Amino acid sequence: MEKIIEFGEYEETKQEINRTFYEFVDIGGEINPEDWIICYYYVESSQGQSPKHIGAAIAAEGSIGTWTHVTTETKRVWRFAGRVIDVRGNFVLVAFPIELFEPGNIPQLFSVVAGNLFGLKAIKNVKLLDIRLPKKYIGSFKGPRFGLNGIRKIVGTTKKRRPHVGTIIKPKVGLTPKNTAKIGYEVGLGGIDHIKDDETLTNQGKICPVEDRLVYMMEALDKVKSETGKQVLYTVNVTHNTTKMIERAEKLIEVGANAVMMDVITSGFSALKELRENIRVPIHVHRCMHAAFTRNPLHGISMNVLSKLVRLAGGDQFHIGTAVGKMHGELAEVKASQAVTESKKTKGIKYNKIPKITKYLTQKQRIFEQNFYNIKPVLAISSGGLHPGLVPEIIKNFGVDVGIQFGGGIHGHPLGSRAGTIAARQAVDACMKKISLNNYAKKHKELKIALKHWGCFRPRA
Ligand code: RUB
Ligand code: CA
Repeated sequence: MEKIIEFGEYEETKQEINRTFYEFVDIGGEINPEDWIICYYYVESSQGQSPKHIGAAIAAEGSIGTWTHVTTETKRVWRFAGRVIDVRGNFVLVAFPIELFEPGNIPQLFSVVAGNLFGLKAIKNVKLLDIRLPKKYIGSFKGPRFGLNGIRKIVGTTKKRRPHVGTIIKPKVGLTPKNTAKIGYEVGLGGIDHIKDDETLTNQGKICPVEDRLVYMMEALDKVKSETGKQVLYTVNVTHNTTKMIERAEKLIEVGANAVMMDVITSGFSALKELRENIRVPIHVHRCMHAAFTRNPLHGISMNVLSKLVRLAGGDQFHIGTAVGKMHGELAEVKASQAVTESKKTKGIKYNKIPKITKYLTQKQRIFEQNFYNIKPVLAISSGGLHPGLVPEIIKNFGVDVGIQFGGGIHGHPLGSRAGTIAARQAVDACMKKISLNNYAKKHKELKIALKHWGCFRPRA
């Protein structure tokens, strides 16, 4: 028999220990997936224990167990035990009874399925790959107010669907409010769909006070609208403590903001959820700091999980990565996040069966089948080290339902930001017309210059 869970190595009898361990394992047993939250983990033991054993440790720690038997345990308590329902290699499925979870409470969800388990000594590595959520749990969230289609309506791309072209004003900090707006005007005339602040630019009064920035920017965008008819979204960064963030967002909306952005990992999912519940403009969600726990393939929490929870919490646009740009994230992982972000129902692993795992997990092996019911799709944003030469790969990989965002790839254009935007739009147009960039560039000067400048270079720094 394999070595079993140590609920204290000392005085417990083997029988008691055995009973405890097996109570947390129910492989092949029938469960109704609508009564459980099922988690998909990659696990490695630090003490030579089996993945099943580690799964049981996770099931115990996340539900009713601790390191020893407790005299306070009653029969009732066992109804709320988590259990291992499948194991394949180092991959395990652990189901937690739905009663353990408080509706609409993302912090508590994390505390159960991604809490103490990350610190257990018995575990060398553990990665939470996905969470399958039942209908009643999903129903306790409102999701995005606008979502992918709502954003398309505002930007005017509902009929002629194409990827949105967005920009992060660069340099990311240091510009005055007036200068920021001047650049906004330039990219607006170039045909930008969305302008955003960068993740570090909030309300640093000495550098760029947020209210001035917003007012000047909206003036510039009104001018763009009157000259071109085009409505541009400006997502002003309101990241702060939750209460201040909401106050700030409300104030900025009062003076004309048509959208906001926030950094969800540094601020928290509950901050996003509260923001969504309090304001009525689209919310762009940046993911900076996510790589602290998504990047290691063996340990942490996957982007799928973050994407799913951003969707439930109410983000309208969310960064999923590029696969080809400057930020880490391989294609299958980014595609899996896009599926979670945008699909009505994701195709993936069954609730009770881990598929045969290949060395490199495919998109479908990373995510559960998941119905999102009435929760709207979120627009997936590809951003980080992009420029026109990389647009065909982005569209090939992510289709038309993607916001392609350029910082350096627009403001680094040799002819300036307006030309940079025109080049980015031309690259998208070329792809939509199924013409190669080089061919399209023959009659489109801005694109030609961008291609000469960057080619198909994949940034690494
Ligand atoms: C991109 C940028 C964003 C990145 C972060 O600027 O400022 O913060 O999108 O990456 P640039 P991700 O286009 O100059 O690289 O979106 O993958 O989290
Ligand atoms: Ca940035």
